[in-house]
Amino acid sequence: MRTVFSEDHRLQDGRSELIEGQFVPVNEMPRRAEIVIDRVRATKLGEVLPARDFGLDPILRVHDRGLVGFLQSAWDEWAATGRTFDALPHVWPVPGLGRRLSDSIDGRLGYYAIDAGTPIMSGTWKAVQASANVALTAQKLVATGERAVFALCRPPGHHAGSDFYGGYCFLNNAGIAAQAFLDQGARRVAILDVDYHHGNGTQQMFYGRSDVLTVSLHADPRQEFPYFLGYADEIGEGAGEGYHQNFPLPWGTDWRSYSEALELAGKRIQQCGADALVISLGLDTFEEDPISRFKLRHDDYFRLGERIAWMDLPTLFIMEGGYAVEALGVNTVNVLMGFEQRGG
Ligand code: OKP
Ligand code: ZN
Repeated sequence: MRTVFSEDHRLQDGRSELIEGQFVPVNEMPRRAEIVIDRVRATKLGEVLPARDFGLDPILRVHDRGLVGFLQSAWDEWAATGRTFDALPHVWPVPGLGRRLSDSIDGRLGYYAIDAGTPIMSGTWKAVQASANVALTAQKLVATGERAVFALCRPPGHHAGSDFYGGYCFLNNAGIAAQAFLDQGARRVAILDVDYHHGNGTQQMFYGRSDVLTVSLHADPRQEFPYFLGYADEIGEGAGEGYHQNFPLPWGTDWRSYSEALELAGKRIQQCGADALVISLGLDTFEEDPISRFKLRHDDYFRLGERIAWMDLPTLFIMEGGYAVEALGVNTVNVLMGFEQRGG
C-alpha cells in the first residue's frame, strides 16, 4: 500500500492545551507523524509519495468560507495584538446568548473553536493545508484505481465541521476526501470512523445527506469528549435519515465487544451501495493510550484491518488520533498490514 505524507505537518507544534484545569504539553505532537512514517518505511509497507497542491476549492466544498478565512488569518490577527504564545479561545457562545462574529480575535476564536485544546500558531495554516492536500492526493490515487492508499494526515480532522474547529482538528480531511470522490463521479461514499473519540465534525458535515454514509465507533459521549454529540439515537435527518450511525461504547471496551460493533458497522457499510470507503483511522483505542480508556492491543489492529478489507471497497485510510506515541507506528501499520493480509 502506498502512503502520502508531507513534512509540513511539523509546522503544527503547539505548546500547551487545557486539560483538567491545567495547561499541559500537547498530546497532538509532531513526533506522532514521524513515528508512523518511520514504521511505514521500516516495514516496507510501500512507496511514500509527497502531497500535491489542490488549492482551496475542494476544501470549500465542505467548509464554510468564514472558517477557512479565519484559519488563514487567525495567527496574524493574534500576533498583531503583541501576543507570542499559541492562540487559544477562552470564551464561547452558548444558545440564547447571541452568536455575533466579533471584530476581536478573542471573540472570533471562541466563535469558531469548540474547545481550548487546539492551539493556533504561525505555521498552523500551512500544516493544515498540507494535511488536506495529503488526503486529496491519496484520494485521487484511490479514485483512479488503487485498491487502498494511506493518507498520513497531521493535524487530524474528524472534529472539524463545516464551520467549526477543535479537538486538535482544523479541517476535516476525511470529509474533504469523501466530497472529492463524489465530485469525481462516485454516487455514494461511506466514512467509517474508528478513532476513540466521536467524529462530531464528520457527523455534522453530512448529517442531512444520503450520498455520504457516516458510521462511527467511539467512546460514549456520556463519558468522553466531545460530550454533546455521538449518541446512538442520532441517525441523520431529512434526506440523510438512516445515513448516520453511532456506536457509543463504554470505558474498558476490549476487542471482544469492539469487534461486535465493528461487525454491525461493516454490514451497514456493505449494504449501502458505496463506491468508496474512507476510514478515519484513530489508534487511540489502544490500551496504553494516555487520554483514552479502551483496551485494544497491538494484534487487534491486524483484525481491524482485515475486517475493513472484507468490506471490499476502494479504501482511503486517513490518519486521525492516537497518543501512545511510541506504539503509534506499530499499531497504525498493523491495521494497514492486516488489510493487506500481511502478518499478524
Ligand atoms: C482528537 B482525536 C481529555 C481532553 C480531551 C480533546 C481530545 C481530542 C482528540 N481530558 N481533549 O479524536 O484523537
Ligand atoms: Zn481521538
